[in-house]
Amino acid sequence: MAPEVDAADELSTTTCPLDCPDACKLVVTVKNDQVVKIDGADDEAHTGGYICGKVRKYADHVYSDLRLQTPLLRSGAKGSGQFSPVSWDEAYAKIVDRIRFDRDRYGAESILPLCYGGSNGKLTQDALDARFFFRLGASRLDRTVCAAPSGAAYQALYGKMLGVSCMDYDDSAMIVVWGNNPHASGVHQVPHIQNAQQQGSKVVVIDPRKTPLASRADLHLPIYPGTDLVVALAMIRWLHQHGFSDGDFIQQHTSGFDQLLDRADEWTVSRAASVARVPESSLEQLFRLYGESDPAVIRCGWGPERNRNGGSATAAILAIPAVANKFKRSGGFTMSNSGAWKLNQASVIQATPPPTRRINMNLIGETLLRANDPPVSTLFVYNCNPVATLPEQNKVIDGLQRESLFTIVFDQVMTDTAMYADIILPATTFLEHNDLRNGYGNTRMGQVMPVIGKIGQSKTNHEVFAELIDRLDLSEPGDLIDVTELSEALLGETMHAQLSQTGELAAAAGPRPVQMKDVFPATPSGKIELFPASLAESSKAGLYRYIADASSSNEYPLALISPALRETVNSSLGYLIDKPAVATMHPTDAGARGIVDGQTVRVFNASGEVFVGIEVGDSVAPGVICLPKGLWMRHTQNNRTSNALAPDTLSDIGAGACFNDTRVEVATTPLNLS
Ligand SMILES: Nc1nc2c(c(=O)[nH]1)N[C@H]1C(S)=C(S)[C@@H](COP(=O)(O)OP(=O)(O)OC[C@H]3O[C@@H](n4cnc5c(=O)[nH]c(N)nc54)[C@H](O)[C@@H]3O)O[C@H]1N2
Ligand SMILES: Nc1nc2c(c(=O)[nH]1)N[C@H]1C(S)=C(S)[C@@H](COP(=O)(O)OP(=O)(O)OC[C@H]3O[C@@H](n4cnc5c(=O)[nH]c(N)nc54)[C@H](O)[C@@H]3O)O[C@H]1N2
Ligand code: SF4
Ligand SMILES: [Mo]
Repeated sequence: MAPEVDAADELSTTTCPLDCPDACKLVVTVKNDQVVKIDGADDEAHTGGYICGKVRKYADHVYSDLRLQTPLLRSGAKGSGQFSPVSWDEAYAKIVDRIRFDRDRYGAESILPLCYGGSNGKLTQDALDARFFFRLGASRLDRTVCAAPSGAAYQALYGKMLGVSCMDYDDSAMIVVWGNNPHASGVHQVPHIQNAQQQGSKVVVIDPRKTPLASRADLHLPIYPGTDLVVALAMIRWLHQHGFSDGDFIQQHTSGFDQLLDRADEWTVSRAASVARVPESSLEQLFRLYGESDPAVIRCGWGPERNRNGGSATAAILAIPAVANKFKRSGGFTMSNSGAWKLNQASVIQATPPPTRRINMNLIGETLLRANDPPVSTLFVYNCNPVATLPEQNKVIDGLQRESLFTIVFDQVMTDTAMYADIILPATTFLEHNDLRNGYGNTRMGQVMPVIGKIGQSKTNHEVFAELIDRLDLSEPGDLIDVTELSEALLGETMHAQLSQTGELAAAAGPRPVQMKDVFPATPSGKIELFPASLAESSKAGLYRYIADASSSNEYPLALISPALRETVNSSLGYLIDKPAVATMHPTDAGARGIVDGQTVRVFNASGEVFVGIEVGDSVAPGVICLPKGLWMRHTQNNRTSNALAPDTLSDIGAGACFNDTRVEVATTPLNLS
């Protein structure tokens, strides 16, 4: 039980660096170096003084039984979970020996860092870690598991022009929530959407699931996963044909409109409705409402990107406000505000990226299993839990079990990945170290401060990579190590001074940028590029060309989606959920298979199988099954999650993950325990 709060307790301010759009300002109550309470800071405009339930309970993670307290060395078979404590000195010595050995035997490309967002900011990711791996000449990781298709689309069309602030939703006449579930993934948008709706704004949700917002929306389009592209193209075609495109705006501020229109031309309402499996009348209702509403904002989430059409789909969605000119007031679109800052990350890294091979993180399982030249011989996992979060989970696990592989896992808790490690290093949480974090859903940057001492013998990413740089003789004169100096190098003198005084910064564009008025496309032409050459060249099937689902009528007819869970951030904190996982399917699909609510089923395809309880209900569209991301092995009966079913195919643009492009069958076969 957490100690009670009393007047003598110390209050500290910090920033939440979890992979979430909001970067909330936190007030942490500490008693005798123990976290008593975590809450939002009242004086923060974007977050309005409240935070999500996950972080209010974050102390459960800090003090969890699963928390790693010392370095551990494998003492049993790979994956057996048997480890013995070792000192940091022994752990460093083992790692350094192995890296030297691999470098001599195969070359440094046989060493691969495997990292993603963790709970990291600018000083603990792409900082001394990058300095270490760059100078070593290790293989480079393509971080494609999230936002690769949408990031490429966004960059090409707008060059990261800032998104509309959710505070401006309040004034919108219409809000389209497109493949995004703010109740789980960005809670601070919810009151603004609800407030707007109460004042008469129309809310439309485009999502195969009946999300909390969809249940109360004016219109819900439960489209079939991966069909956003055809809906967006039909919308563009319809808006143009019905006089809702703004010729003057298009002429003055965009390029490539005719080519876009040409690709949209085949998507009549009836054709799009048939592919997306929604009524024509619903599509027309959406299109007309959008055309007639002013201001109208599109909140595009990450649902549309995680499939074979993901890049073109996001590009087409982002093109809509330009076609109908929903800019210059509080309309437009929200995607990401991570481009709000011009930061000098290179001066933190202080090393040049080596010209070594690049490995797509969606293909880790395949890469570890393949006899490539050189083989990946040392895998350094940090800020990431690949067994729980990458596609083709069975391949990832098989790859990690390869005897000739040496795996280092640097994490806060004993994750499903750490179970397969050769050596485990204990990491601090953000309540124990310094960092700097900017939101990707707002224009705030905040200092992350240690509010308690380090738990056990845990160390920061910063400390570990600084030590490894030193032990492998990779230090260079002039290296910045001190966090304050690094922060100054990153931000520049003025911003750094301001941050040191107030603990936070606001981006130059301010908290509520109005698109095409305060912020403009940062593309090479300065215009909104509706048919950018970079996407046209790189897209697999041709930009805005729909790649149909050839397999939907075959062996695996159901589309499995795995959206964010409210209780976790990706797999972080997942182990704190003590209930078994439940998958959801529509009564029509359940009935056709003789499946009843509450039963255990086998969800399977050629990649794997998951034995899980089933909930039968209409919160998912027919033909769709939902098993959330972020679950741990313990949550299903056979220790596999939706990632065991997710393919390692890549999106049309950006080589991104295709989690929501998973096709499965469901049967009532019981788990055979023999
Ligand atoms: N609580 C919590 N918050 C999080 C995270 C978390 O794991 N938990 N993760 C963080 C991260 S890393 C990210 S990237 C964001 C993601 O945040 P979101 O954008 O909300 O992403 P998802 O939850 O993956 O999916 C959003 C919605 O898309 C729907 N969807 C699935 N497939 C499709 C499709 O093909 N088309 C359409 N239109 N919709 C589809 C899903 O049903 C879901 O309701 O959230 C961040 N915030
Ligand atoms: N099925 C399915 N899978 C998905 C998705 C999906 O939609 N469906 N979405 C994907 C998305 S959007 C994303 S972003 C990825 C994210 O995938 P991951 O990057 O694997 O994210 P997490 O599961 O949060 O794992 C981060 C790990 O870093 C550790 N960590 C946190 N802070 C630190 C630190 O300071 N130092 C060190 N050393 N470790 C730290 C945490 O304890 C945690 O175990 O997952 C993807 N996986
Ligand atoms: S996870 Fe997101 S909503 Fe929760 S405290 Fe952190 S930044 Fe705020
Ligand atoms: Mo993500």
